[in-house]
Amino acid sequence: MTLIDKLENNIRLDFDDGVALYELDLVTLGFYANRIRMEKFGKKTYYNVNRHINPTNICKDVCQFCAYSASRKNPNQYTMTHEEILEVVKNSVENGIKEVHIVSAHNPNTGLLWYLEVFSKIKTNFPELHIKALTAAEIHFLATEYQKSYEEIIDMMIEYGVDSMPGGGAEIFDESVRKRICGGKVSSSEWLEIHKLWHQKGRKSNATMLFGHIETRSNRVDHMLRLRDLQDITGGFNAFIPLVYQKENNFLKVTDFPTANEILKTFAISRILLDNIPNLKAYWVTSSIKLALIAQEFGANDLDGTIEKESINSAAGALSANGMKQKEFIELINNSGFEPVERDTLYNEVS
Ligand code: V47
Repeated sequence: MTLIDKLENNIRLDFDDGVALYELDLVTLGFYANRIRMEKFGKKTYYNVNRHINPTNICKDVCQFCAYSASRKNPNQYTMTHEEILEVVKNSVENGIKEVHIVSAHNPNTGLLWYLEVFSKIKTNFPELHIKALTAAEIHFLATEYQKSYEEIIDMMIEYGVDSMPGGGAEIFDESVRKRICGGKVSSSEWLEIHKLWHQKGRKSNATMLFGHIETRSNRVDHMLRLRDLQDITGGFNAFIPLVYQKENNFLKVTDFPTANEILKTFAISRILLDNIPNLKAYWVTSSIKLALIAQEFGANDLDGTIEKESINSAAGALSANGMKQKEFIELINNSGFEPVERDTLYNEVS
């Protein structure tokens, strides 16, 4: 059976098929990815009204691609107090956010409870607000630093009020690439194990993939298929988020950057290969809003959120520091021929 026959008949693709997809032209890939998108979501494109907070940039790890953590390239260290975090949340709730996304660097100076108690304080003051917080990389850091098991940290997250987990820290699962770009951080199998444990508690999470640096196309396909395998077991991933590498102010020397064609192919292939993860998020922060709007025709059904303040990718060159206004989101999605639909973190539609 040819690859096209498999695509025509919605047959699950394997690793070799996934790599072969990249050899198809963009229009063909777009046709099949868009067909799946239209079957699942029609013209709906989701966005959410949220706030990102990054409470500290002091980090024990040294990821080569990261321009956010305090280092030789960014000497401006900071750690927010809980009061400062609560003040930000209060203002954002007044602006109508439904979700707060809290992700930090791996700061060994704060103590474990600094990471956790802020969640119960937020929940006490804003019980309706969804808290999406702590990547698998942070959970690994906290477990290692404070001699806890992953399950103990996860149980504490639930006790203190975390609702769902973001998908950060996955980078690229291939061990040799991982060693070069973020050696020493959570390993691929640990990242997957942490999400599995989280899902086994009946909770949802997202999964990212950082691409466009030193990885190969095969590495991307391998990454997607490791996620698909876990999703077959747990069903706990809500969304897959391909993150386009931003090159400024970091230590990773990259000479070839992906073209728009390669980025759109990667979105389309994600939609085709990940037949069991419902949502494909074109995170406008790393793809640029223009390409994210085009990605709607290549399988993406979600553009992420208004964010209000973005620190991680803007430190590496993305034009996202001040987020996006809801009105602008609605206009842009409408003008590109899709139907903007506000969602909450768990993809319930907000009327
Ligand atoms: O894990 C760091 C990435 C991630 C760079 O789950 C970079 O809903 C590109 O995970 N170029 C954090 N990317 C962001 C993230 C996320 C964002 C929005 C929504 C969700 C979600 C998750 O940012 C990190 C890392 O992979 N990152 N540096 C860079 N130079």
